[in-house]
Amino acid sequence: MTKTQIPPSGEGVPSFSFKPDFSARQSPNNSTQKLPFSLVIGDVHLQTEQTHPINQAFLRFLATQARQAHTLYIIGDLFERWLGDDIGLTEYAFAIDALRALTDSGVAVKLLYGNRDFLMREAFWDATGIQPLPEVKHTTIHGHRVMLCHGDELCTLDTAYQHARRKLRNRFVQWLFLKMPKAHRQAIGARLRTRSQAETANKDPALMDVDEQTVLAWFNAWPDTPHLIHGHTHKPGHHRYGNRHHRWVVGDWSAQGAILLVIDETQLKLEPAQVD
Ligand SMILES: [Mn+2]
Repeated sequence: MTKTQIPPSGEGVPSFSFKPDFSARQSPNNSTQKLPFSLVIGDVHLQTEQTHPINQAFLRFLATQARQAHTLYIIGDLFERWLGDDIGLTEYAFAIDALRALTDSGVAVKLLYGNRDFLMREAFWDATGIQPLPEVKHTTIHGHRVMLCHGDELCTLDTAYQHARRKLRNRFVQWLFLKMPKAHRQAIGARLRTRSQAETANKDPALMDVDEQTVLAWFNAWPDTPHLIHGHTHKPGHHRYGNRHHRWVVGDWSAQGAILLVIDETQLKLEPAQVD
């Protein structure tokens, strides 16, 4: 069993090319305006039933707090399932429209895949105006060097899961899946979902959290990146590693919203989403 694992090759190479430009968003009379900030959220798990309370909370967030942000980072599992753009854009039309309205308003929205939603393709990016991120994204947000990922890649003690993940993330397997008729994809999606629920119920909880050795290996691989930000475990929190390194975990969404991460030039801070 491999206990430590560094991020996928190629995509984990640090790149610090993000240059925030706040000039366009400042009013001429901004003495009372608060600092530009960005938000990180994950694990919304939007439901296909439009009136679901999670959907309602998320739509309120998009129309209010998210509108004030410089950039909204969505770090995986925005959708409960995504079986292809042809299905997803219809199933989640209400959310697609709301996300489009947000990007049209001038907020940059960037998204990386989760373990439930990794089949979004060109039609999704076109419809929403969201910008895709690699599985592990190194960037600078308001002066802070961070690495963003969904978090399932850190749960390396769960070798069965990591094995399944490698298969599901294979581009050829995905290409074949997306070629199948809609009804086949929906049937396979339902089957995988039932199986994963049964497996999760019987799993040792320790397997479903991040492996601390893997976290340390990532910090060792990128010593100049003090902040690792992820979701997936549904255990929001701030963990410190020595004087330099921080692991920030955003929470999953409910009717009340979720714990999200607010970043401005002075700090990173976990706080409840504003959904009113
Ligand atoms: Mn997840």
